[in-house]
Amino acid sequence: MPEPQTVHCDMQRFMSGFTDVSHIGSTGDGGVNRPFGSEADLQLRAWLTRRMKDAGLQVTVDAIGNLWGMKAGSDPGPAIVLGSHHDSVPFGGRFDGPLGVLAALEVIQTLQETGYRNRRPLGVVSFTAEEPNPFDISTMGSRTVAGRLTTEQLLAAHDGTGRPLELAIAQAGGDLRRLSGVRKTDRDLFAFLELHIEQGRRLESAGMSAGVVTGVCGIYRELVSVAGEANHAGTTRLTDRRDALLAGAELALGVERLLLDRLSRRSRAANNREENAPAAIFRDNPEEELIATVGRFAITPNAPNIIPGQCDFTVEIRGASSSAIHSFAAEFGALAKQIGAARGVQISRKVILDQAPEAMDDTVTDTLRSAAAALRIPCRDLFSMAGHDAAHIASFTKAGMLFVPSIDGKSHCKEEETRMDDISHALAILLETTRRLDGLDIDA
Ligand code: HGY
Ligand code: MN
Ligand code: MN
Repeated sequence: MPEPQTVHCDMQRFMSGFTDVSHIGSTGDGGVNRPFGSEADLQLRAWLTRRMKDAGLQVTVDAIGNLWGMKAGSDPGPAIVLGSHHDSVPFGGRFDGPLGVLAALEVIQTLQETGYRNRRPLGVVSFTAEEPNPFDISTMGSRTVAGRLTTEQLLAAHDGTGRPLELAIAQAGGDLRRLSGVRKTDRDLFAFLELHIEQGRRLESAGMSAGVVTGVCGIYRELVSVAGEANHAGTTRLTDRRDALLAGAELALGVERLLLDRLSRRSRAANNREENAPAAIFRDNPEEELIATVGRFAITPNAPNIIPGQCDFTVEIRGASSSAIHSFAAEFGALAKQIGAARGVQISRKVILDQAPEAMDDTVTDTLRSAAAALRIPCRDLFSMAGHDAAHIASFTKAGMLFVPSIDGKSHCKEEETRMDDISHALAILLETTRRLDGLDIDA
């Protein structure tokens, strides 16, 4: 393996950019609120465009609104692209997404300034709408690049106020009627690298600055609608009620019960040595194999003196295997039937996402590990139970991810934080990995 070059990214420049970006959509309490389609999303797009241009990159916005900044290489072939997303969850943190975009910019700018002559084209990307958003389509930009979303699906999407997705994409500089040019293959992208916060506690507990991601979990989401009967809160006897909220609440608690049952079955089986040892990547914590959440919950009409007639909520299931996810969804379905019958309510379910787990590419993960080792930065392998754009890019080309520790494991909240020292180490690994991938001759 080549010796790493002693090239350091400009951490002052990085931090000043990060501070600027954190102000866009700031909630004033340490967090940001920058969902896709918001004014802050548009402001940050403008900021990134300026920054990419200042770095000498050729900037384009594709038809789904992904922002690309490219630098030609001495060879015209497929590019190495680094990046992530710049939108946030509602009232989220400053690091989830922008860290990877700003790191990409810093690495490419540093390589340029130190006179590095890239063989392959190099680029930065900020993907559109990675997080769940009012249009109920997450990882929208990377899924479209991977050919996993159709024009029909996208044109049919509206938010809760009836605003068409097409309009929000047009405001971001895209055009849903011209999506054919968005799709990329391994002839366009040689490799994709994403730096991201871990969003858990494993790196912090291990005292490590960096983690190499082995794979990204599958994610399944469904919308559940419970139709009961609205009625007077004072005069309707308990036996006459068809309370949609109580059925929904019972189902939400049922999700937790199913998970706890699963964990206790699993630990009994492990104690009895009836089960094979779990795969190495999941050994830290059995919950990393499967987890489920009711994260959105609404009742109608939502008034103190009316028995709720309608309850709508989401169930999200994540796991390391699609079969485990689907079998949990089936258990939930059986519970919904049982509770629906017992409470006299109609329960309907609609799947809005069913995404398989995705492994990261061996060449990229090996290169990340060897770059870290050459720089003497301790790192470990991790499986991700958070979803990422890299999972979709991995479906058609070499993709890899590097994680940095999240203080106290906090994410999707204003307390989200990562030490600048860890980021500085990660930038060094990313830069060295980019250099090594650029030098690789293989097309395998
Ligand atoms: O939902 C996720 O795991 C990611 O943060 N978008
Ligand atoms: Mn996120
Ligand atoms: Mn993210």
